[in-house]
Amino acid sequence: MLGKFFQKPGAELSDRVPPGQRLSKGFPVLTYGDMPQIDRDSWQFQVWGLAIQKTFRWSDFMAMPQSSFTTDFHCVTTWSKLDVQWIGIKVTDFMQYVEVDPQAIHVMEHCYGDYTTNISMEDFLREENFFAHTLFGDPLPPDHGGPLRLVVPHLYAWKSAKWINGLEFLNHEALGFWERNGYHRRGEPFAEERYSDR
Ligand SMILES: Nc1nc2c(c(=O)[nH]1)N[C@H]1C(S)=C(S)[C@@H](COP(=O)(O)O)O[C@H]1N2
Ligand SMILES: [Mo]
Repeated sequence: MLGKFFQKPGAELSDRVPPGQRLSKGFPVLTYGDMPQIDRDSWQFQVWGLAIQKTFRWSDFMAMPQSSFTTDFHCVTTWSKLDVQWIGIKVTDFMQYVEVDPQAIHVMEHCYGDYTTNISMEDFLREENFFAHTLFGDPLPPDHGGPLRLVVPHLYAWKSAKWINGLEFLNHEALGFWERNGYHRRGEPFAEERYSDR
């Protein structure tokens, strides 16, 4: 199994593949619990907490600037997939439509299906983060988080919330689902921040 689908990276990729990771040929699906099914017409996305409360519809996201991305994806269960191609909306572009209180220093990502994951404002606002609706040229499949997911390339993939439907802005750090269950609060793969030390 390991030999067929997961490869040890060659030395030439050592700067791209974090320690302890294997390259995956396919794109595995990793979901805790059931997969929520949401159609684009009823889909909604909210911001609240230390931000002016606002609800976005699918058409609002489609009217925002659209960009293409090629990113590497690192799951804490030790598989990585390189050069994933996406289309979506940069977080920094999206944030032009949100009014955040300057006291907000953390964000809770909320999802259809009730998954949560936390991220600091600094990690969230990085230029390379985006909301994805297209994967390798096709609409993002439901099992990979369609209609819309967040992608945070510089952290382990559990921070890349599938079926994302809200952002809660906070003046303190709160823990999301995996972070409450032993995983690291930040999850930087090159530092192997896999598990919480407390
Ligand atoms: N809503 C939600 N988002 C989620 C998860 C989940 O269970 N629910 N799993 C996370 C984990 S652990 C990983 S590795 C990636 C997997 O994304 P994929 O299924 O598209 O490979 O999604 C992340 N986002
Ligand atoms: Mo994961």
